Amino acid sequence: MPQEMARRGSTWRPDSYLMGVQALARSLLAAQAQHPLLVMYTPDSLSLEAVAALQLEACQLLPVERYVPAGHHDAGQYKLQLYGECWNKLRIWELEEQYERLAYLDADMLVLRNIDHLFALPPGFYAAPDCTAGRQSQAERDACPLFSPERPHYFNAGFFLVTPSRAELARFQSLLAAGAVRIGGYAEQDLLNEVLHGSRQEFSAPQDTWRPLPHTFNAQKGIRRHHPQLWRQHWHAVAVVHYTDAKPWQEGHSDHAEYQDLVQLWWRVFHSGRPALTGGSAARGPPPPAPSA
Ligand SMILES: [Mn+2]
Repeated sequence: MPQEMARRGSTWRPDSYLMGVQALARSLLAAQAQHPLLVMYTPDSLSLEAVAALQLEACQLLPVERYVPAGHHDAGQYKLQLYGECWNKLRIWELEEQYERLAYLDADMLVLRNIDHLFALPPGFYAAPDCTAGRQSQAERDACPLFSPERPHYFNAGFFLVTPSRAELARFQSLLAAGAVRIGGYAEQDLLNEVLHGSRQEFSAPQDTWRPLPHTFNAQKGIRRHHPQLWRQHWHAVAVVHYTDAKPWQEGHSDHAEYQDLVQLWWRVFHSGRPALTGGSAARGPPPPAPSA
């Protein structure tokens, strides 16, 4: 039943990604990131205790209003109900006065290597190919974008580099309102892929087409299951690991069995980082302390 499929897995609830953000902040500190982590959240998604906990991390907090996509969407067709929450990330495009460029990271990620150099890339929207090998249809599995590095046809929106632009957001909104964009199981990720793909001139001029980064900037853990050889080949170079599907902090989840080492890595990072007492000082602070025992 499609409806049941859509409801499979996690139901979103407040604070459910708090530990993810804490681990991400600590991983950035350990990677000596020179740019602060800005945590964008809707006030209904974090309790006051969670906000207080994040104020102890080296990050800045930015409450935003919920983003409601224009047009008619059947949220029941999202692969997971919580993908409906992901529309809120479009608020990033509103930050044009404050930021020339932002790197968006999902809260279920760890930064293993410094990625500051990405900010020096030529202008453009950058993302890494999505691994669709675990998708339901055979066609999607056969056409996994990981194997067309020159021109992958679909990116994962868990990580991207963007220049905020209110005009661009207004354009997204009007395309949604007009029903011009096909939104499938992946909410805002489908929108961004369709609009920035470059194959339809009414959506994007060639210079606005998304530019591929190596998948090592968004190493979805499922890649290891579906393409073990590729994972082995590139693991040493992985800059950002993405804990898609089961989250490491969901203790006892049956999916962890296969990813024990990656889950343990996540816990090591989570426990190793001590909250900075001043907060928000990742950019100028001293090097991170050695992990405590
Ligand atoms: Mn994610």
